[in-house]
Amino acid sequence: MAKVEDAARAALEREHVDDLKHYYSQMLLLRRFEERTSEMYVKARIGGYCHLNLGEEATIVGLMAALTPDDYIFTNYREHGYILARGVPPGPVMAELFGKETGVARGRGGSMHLFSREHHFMGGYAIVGGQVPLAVGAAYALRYQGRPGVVVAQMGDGTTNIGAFYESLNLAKLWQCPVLFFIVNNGYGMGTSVAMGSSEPDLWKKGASFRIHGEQIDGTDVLAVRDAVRRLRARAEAEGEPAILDVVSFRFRGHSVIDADRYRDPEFVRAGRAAHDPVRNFAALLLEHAIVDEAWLKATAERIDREVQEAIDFANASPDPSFEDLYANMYATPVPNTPGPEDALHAARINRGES
Ligand SMILES: Cc1ncc(C[n+]2csc(CCOP(=O)(O)OP(=O)(O)O)c2C)c(N)n1
Repeated sequence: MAKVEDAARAALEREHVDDLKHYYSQMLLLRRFEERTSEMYVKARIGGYCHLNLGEEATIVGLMAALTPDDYIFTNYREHGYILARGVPPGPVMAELFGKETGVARGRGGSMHLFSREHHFMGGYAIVGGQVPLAVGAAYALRYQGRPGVVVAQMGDGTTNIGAFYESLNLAKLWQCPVLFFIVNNGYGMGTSVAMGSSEPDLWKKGASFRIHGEQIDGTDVLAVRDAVRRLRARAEAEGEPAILDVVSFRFRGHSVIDADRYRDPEFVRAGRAAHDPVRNFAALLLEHAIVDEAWLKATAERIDREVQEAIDFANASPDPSFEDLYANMYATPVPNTPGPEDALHAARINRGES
């Protein structure tokens, strides 16, 4: 694995200042969005499960910086940051977390099912590994139709122990699908470490018996992630060569907002946060190379805090989905014996205490 600082320093010489500032701003947006999301969850503004991207900001921003508008992405349930970095504004994302009609999935999906067809953001899947075969299918469709672009199958380290992952690797290589298996290796699948859950802890090697190329990269280095994805996506698009990218980062908190993280030694977590904070480390690098100054960092933080607050205000002020609409969009065609608008109206009457 390349050393973060050496790689970043060498790369900085060739970078555009505006790009660097943009990456930093995006990473800070993800950080502040997730911190406020955690706060909103504790205040019960957000229901259901809620998984945060804290510590994974460079992984996400680096990936998205390398993709083109033609590309598609399928993710797991830990996806707030991905849809933001793909360019969907924070307001409709926060509104979706709040379950509001103005959300990206009209409040029906919630935290684990964010979606934007316009941005080629295909969700948000709660079943571990569920997104992986779908991503390969989409990549096959791109190839079959002769369209440009690649598909990213984002997943966690634990997902590489699921059967569907291996079936997907096999078909991806066999059918020359332009797909990138993007493993966010934050060291844990819930409370199970990589070493405890995987007989092959070097996750990038898991494509070997399918003849799929794999690499490991430092996921706390935004430029290293971007460059690796650019290289592998170009190859996938031009040659139909799938690849595995094992992107190592540090999970700042428990598995989800309600996980007390008791299985990790507090000292390990403290030291990991101190050493592997991608946002703070990138700020230090930009300061050190006089690319930004303290005043710019302060103004950026204030702008982003305002932006996230506006997203919260928008979500708060947005309407709930209506009862009448409760069963809309469940099936594409009529299905016998499923609930319909009449049942929704009945539920609404009960809710109002009318019968
Ligand atoms: C098929 C299936 N099995 C179990 C679960 C419960 N579950 C939810 S998240 C998770 C851990 C997945 O870990 P990883 O793939 O490393 O992703 P991360 O949460 O770290 O992003 C498990 C076992 C599930 N949602 N689906």
